[in-house]
Amino acid sequence: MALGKPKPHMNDAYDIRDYRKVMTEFGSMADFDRMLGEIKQRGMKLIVDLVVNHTSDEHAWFVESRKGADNPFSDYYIWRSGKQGKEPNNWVSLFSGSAWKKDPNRDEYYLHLFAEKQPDLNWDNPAVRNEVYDLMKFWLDKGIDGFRMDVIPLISKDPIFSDYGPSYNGRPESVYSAGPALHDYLQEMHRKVLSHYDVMTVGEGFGVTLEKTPLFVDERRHELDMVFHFELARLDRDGWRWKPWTLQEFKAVVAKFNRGLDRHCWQSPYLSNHDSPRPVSHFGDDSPRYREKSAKLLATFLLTSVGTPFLYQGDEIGMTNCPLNSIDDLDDIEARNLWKSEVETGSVTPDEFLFHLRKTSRDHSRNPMQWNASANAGFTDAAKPWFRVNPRYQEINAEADLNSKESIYFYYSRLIEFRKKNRAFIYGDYTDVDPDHPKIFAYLRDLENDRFLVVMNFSGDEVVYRLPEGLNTESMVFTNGTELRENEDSLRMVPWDARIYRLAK
Ligand code: TEU
Repeated sequence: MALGKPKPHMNDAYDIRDYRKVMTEFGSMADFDRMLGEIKQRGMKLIVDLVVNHTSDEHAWFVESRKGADNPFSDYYIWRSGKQGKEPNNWVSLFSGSAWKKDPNRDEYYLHLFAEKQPDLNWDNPAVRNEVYDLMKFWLDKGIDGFRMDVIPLISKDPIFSDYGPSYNGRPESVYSAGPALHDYLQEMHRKVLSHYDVMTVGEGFGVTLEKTPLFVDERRHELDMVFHFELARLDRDGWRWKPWTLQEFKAVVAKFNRGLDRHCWQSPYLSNHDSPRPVSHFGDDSPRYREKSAKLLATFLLTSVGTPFLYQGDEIGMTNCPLNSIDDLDDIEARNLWKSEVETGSVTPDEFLFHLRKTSRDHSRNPMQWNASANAGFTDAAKPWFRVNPRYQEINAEADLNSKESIYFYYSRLIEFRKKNRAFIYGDYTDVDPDHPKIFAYLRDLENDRFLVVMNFSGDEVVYRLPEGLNTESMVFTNGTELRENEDSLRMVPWDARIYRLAK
């Protein structure tokens, strides 16, 4: 593979040129079909990312659309005239700068909520919606098992395009995810496409609060099965800036979602994805001393959470954030644009910028997968991979984990098996028994006659934890270490200890 990103592909494949083709760099449709067949043969399922809020500006629809206001594709995108020689409104792009770009040919502006090369589709045009439904069927008819829908709450736009109002909270996604026809379109998509297939859907809930979640996922509404909410993954963030977080805040988010969603709504817990830092660096401790133990603690949390947990590639072996020494270490367009708008304008020093990005950068989850200890971590036999390999690959790689029964990888696989056997973790009630403890996270999972207590020490300190009144932890059923007791009712929790007890009911 060539070094550097081919074009298009300026936003890691979220700029699509052709919805029915595999990009040459990644192989061919025959490769895809073979992969799908092999996945099925192993009793697995495949979910595909559906990116239909926007396309690439190199997509044939946009190439036609920008030719003029009088062709069949003119209204496939969102075009507006300027206002007194300026952009149609004050909306900003999520990747910095205005969300409008003037096209010299049409002498109009097109909307791009993300990069300039990602024009937003005009979902108010029924022809666009039908194109999307057709391409969904194209993939569903191949036998895929569902979609992760990229920024799906952003598809409907208020055609008036007024400026942000006085109540604007500085978070553009809160405005962009509130389009007037959003739920009509999702219901239409369900009626025309999804209801005809036995598949699952999970929307990227960008801008979706707890209060709005049931609108998307309440099963009686027939829209999506799940949405990813951002509150936990962005607990320690203010935009691109990092801010300190506490365990109490972390627990409060988990409790809030468990309280706020009823049995008609299904949850989708996750700790990371391709837009986040690595969980062990984010919420655990990635130092050689505690990396394994804290990664296993985070696994324990994820796999004992309500709903359908999502695990991002590399996290199953405890991959860590990558050191970040200069802007040249960053590839992500979001970060590079921020550098231009924040650092090159003098608003922020390079050191300050890098300090925050070390914690928040999306690139941490995009470094090549670490397969083994050989050159380029076994990711490619080319001289250089497309993006730098994390220097810790000799210590942290899939082969090393497969060679040790005590590895993070095998801990995950045992936990997954344990979860499948114990439905209380999937369906059971959730009760935080000690929401105020600054280091210990302890909760109950209850279903019919089963009751489990999960106790985790989210810190590098040893904690003697006195169990809340009335709890009896006779039998420990899972742990990332060994059980230590001070006396009858107190547990000696070493740093990053995680345990699951079965409780008498
Ligand atoms: O992400 C949109 C999103 O919610 C944010 O992660 C966004 O990328 C940004 O961090 C806001 O500050 C989705 C995809 O997951 C992401 O990889 C794409 O870059 C983006 O849409 C555009 O397609």
